[in-house]
Amino acid sequence: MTEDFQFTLRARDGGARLGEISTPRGIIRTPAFMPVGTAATVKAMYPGQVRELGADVVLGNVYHLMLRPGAERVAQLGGLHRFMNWPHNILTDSGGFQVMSLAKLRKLDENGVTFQSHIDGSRHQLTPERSMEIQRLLGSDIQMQFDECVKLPCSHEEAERAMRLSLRWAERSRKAFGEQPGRACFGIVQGGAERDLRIESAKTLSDMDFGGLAVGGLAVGEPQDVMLAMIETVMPHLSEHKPHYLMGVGTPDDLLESVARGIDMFDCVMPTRAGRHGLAYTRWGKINLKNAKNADDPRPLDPMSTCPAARDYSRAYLHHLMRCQEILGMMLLTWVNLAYYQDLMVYAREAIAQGRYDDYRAEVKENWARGGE
Ligand code: PRF
Repeated sequence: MTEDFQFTLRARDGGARLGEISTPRGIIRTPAFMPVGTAATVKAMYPGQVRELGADVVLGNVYHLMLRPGAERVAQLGGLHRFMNWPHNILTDSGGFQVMSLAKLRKLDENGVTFQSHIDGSRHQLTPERSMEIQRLLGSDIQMQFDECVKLPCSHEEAERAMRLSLRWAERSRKAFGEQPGRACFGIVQGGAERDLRIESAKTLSDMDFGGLAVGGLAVGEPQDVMLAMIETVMPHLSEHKPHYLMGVGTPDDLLESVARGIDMFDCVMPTRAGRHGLAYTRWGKINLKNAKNADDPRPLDPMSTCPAARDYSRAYLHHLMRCQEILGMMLLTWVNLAYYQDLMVYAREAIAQGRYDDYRAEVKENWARGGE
């Protein structure tokens, strides 16, 4: 542990990287998957359980926390770490992306976004300066620049407008972040599915004083091969001495393919949200526990899993809990899925250290393809 924010590359295997981000709160082992804790909770999980699964960092959201309970209130109560009883690292997203997907009556201009809350219709404004102020009030260890993400497909013109606006907001965000020892501000590459725009965005942000670089604007409607092509396009232009974070991604397959191309960090609601909807991720692929075929199945999800929820409860019982909408069903399946995602990263890190990442990726995919549950 250090007083500074630091990123150390430990090993490379092809494009894949093994590293460590060090902050006063602890070490983040990369490649890392960050469970999403939107409303100051990783839904249906105790913080201690999240930690036990091996998560070194969770994600919080400016948008949700500014609406409820309010950033000033969290600051008064000692900051987000204490508020949610998670003493380890927290990364916060800057809010623009959530405004665009959740808020009502949005209006975007050079200064920022005004919008109405999806909860009670109250009016709010977010600017790069206010987003960074909120992230500072929350006490976030990794603070994201304020950006604009456009949905795909979109025109070159529209992608260019949003990318240039995001670059201007990157300058303002970095300035508003100022100097916060032990914490970092990350820039976010935009540019839609346009190679020239992606390269320009990546180069410009790499030359600015950011602690890390994120790739945004992906997994927003485009096929996986387009997403991977964009990652390949930007990677040569991202400083290799900084962590690379792919925002809001993705499926287990997306993670394996992106790690192979040099991504170090991920966040996604998929494991937690899928768990609450009765879907389990296992080494054989996805299993829908709501499906009637599980009703008489005495087998656990995976007797070899590291997760007690996957070993100690029958599929029939999980099916029953989900059918009755019992809270425990959501808790157990969220636990199973987060364990699966964390283990995917644990084994990826081991494989990179041993120079066998390609074999590891192939093995995991073979198991999915074979299926067989
Ligand atoms: N920008 C921000 N947050 C995000 C995204 C983005 O482009 C995405 C896109 N996948 C998810 N979350 N700030």
